[in-house]
Amino acid sequence: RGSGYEAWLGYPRQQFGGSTASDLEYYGALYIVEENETLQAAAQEYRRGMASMLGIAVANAAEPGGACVAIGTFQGGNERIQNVFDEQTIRAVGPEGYAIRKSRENHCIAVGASSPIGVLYGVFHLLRLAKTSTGNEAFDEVVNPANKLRMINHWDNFDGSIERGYAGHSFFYKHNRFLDNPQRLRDYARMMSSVGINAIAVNNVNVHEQETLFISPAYLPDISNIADIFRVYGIRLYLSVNFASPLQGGELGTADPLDPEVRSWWRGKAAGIYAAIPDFGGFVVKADSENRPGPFTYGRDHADGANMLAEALEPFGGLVIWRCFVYNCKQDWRDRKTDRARAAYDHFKPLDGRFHTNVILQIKNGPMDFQVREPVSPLFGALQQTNQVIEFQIAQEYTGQQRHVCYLVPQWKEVLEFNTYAKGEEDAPVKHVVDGSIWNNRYSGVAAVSNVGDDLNWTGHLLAQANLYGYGRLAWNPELSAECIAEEWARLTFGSDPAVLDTVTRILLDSWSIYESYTAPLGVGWMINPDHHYGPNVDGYEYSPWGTYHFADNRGMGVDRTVRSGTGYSAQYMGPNAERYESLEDCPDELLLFFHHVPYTHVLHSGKTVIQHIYDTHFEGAERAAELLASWQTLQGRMEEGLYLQVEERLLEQAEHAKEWRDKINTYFYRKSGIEDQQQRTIY
Ligand code: GCW
Repeated sequence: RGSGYEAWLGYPRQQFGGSTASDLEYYGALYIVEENETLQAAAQEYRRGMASMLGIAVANAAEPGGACVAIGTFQGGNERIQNVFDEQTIRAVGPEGYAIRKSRENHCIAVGASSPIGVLYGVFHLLRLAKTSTGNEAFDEVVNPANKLRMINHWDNFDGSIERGYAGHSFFYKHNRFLDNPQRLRDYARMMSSVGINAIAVNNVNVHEQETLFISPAYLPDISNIADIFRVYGIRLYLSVNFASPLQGGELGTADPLDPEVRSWWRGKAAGIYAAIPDFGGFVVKADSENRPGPFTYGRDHADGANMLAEALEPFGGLVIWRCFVYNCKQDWRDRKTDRARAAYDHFKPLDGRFHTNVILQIKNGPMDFQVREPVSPLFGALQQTNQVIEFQIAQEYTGQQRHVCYLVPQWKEVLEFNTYAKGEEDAPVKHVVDGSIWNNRYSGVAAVSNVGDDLNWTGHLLAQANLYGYGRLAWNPELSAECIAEEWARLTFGSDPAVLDTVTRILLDSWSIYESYTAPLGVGWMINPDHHYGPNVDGYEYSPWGTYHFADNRGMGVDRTVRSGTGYSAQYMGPNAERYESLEDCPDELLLFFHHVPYTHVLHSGKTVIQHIYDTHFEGAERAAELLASWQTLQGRMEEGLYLQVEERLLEQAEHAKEWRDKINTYFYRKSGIEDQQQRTIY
């Protein structure tokens, strides 16, 4: 306790309000008849949760009619479940869903599902309810996940490093060996399952030499051990694969996706994998992207590449998750025509309809790369005959690297709610593109880059756990509000003290806007140190080959992505979105510099000039960062000291670092523009 290791599964002691807490009589006994591993795990979660939340040792319900919590599948022979749930309810529960009902008549709270994993999800939900309840609600709900695939991508390398990892090293590997720490893996699987994650890719999408062999007999037994642990918690294991695998070790002379030998090589690999891991999820592929090999080498396109792998996995029910993060990373900065933002759409839109039914395209939420602020990728809505998942980044690569607090759920919400206009007048928000309901896709869902490592508290910054938690909750149910998720997480992590809940929730909800204000004004990105991406460096990427520019000169800044005079990117959107972004007048302030190059004196909708906006937000942002620390400090003594201290330390660092951001950005633009701050504050 106090380390953060238990995360949101620690269930701090609950204070029920008075003698009306009638649920307590049910909570003390558990009735389960099925032996299945996943159901046994559910029982274990239940006992563990109740022990810490209520301090009770849950008994096995012995008497046939006694008050209890009953858990089980509808067909599993649990008569309490059979008595509580009617046909109609049972029909409403999908393959991963569950029903919870309190039945006074049957003296129980019943958690029923059509599958064992549904029961486990239901038990986690019951624990959440118990944690947040007053002890007296009428539980009665049927809950199904909105998204089929709810995935986490690890960028862990076999040597133990994690690409863009900010919470220590991998807990899967070290020094090119598999770590023997099943307890940690089990606890990780418990955490992920508790928020509904059902797919995890365990290695980096940049697949290096050793990791290329993960699909070979040398490593499959170890991979299969991980899959065994995941399976109990309803999680399928996926591997990132190297498109050029057949070349490694000189096995074949080519990786051409249309070459029959290459195709049969992959079919052989797939068979080997499924022999070891019968429920293997499939492949995640980064191809022709940032120097990774891909079909372009052979004059083939991405549909050729993905379909070849799809064919190999198809007989086993496996999926190919093919990333759309494809762009020219060797661009000449002098070339003002090439626009990285256009790349994903330009590459993939023409391929719509050509992918096999077990291929899913994985599309980053924005057209660039997980910046603090970006528009939504125009591929959402544009691809109408292709399975797709959205990719978020829980790891805070560009959002403070888990040293700054930046609660990303509000950002994800904005993206998911964005109307693509793909159906004209009718609403077509991204959330319904990715849940598959708009185009009736066979597969659909969300994926995100993990933010965990072997740090004791998993995420480095304790408050970054809220992003991990929130991602899962949102993937399950995009209708949840950012606020409700924050509150729920805070309650599960710190307990029910209203002062704590209030302050933590407020810190989380303010944090993205604060981070944006001292780092990334008006949709401009990339003003960071190259390579490691931490800290301010306005020109760090300005003369680089990565397609990442702000074009600031003495008169103005921003990227002209209009059709009229720029790269034409704005035309990748549909209807009113295309018009809004194209128009200097209508473009929302927060994305102005993403779409337009304007003078520093350009007046925003807010009434401020661009330069004054930069000064103001940077001064305010640094102040607000300092206030985060001050409000956290009001919580001293209201929670486990270990938890308090670890957050305080990070917030101290953030407050200091925010000043560095403020001064570097303000000074840079003051020197470029020569325009004074209206308030005459100190700029260097
Ligand atoms: O955000 C960028 C990162 C790379 C990463 C790449 C990707 C795994 O800087 O480190 O590589 O995106 O998403 O493939």
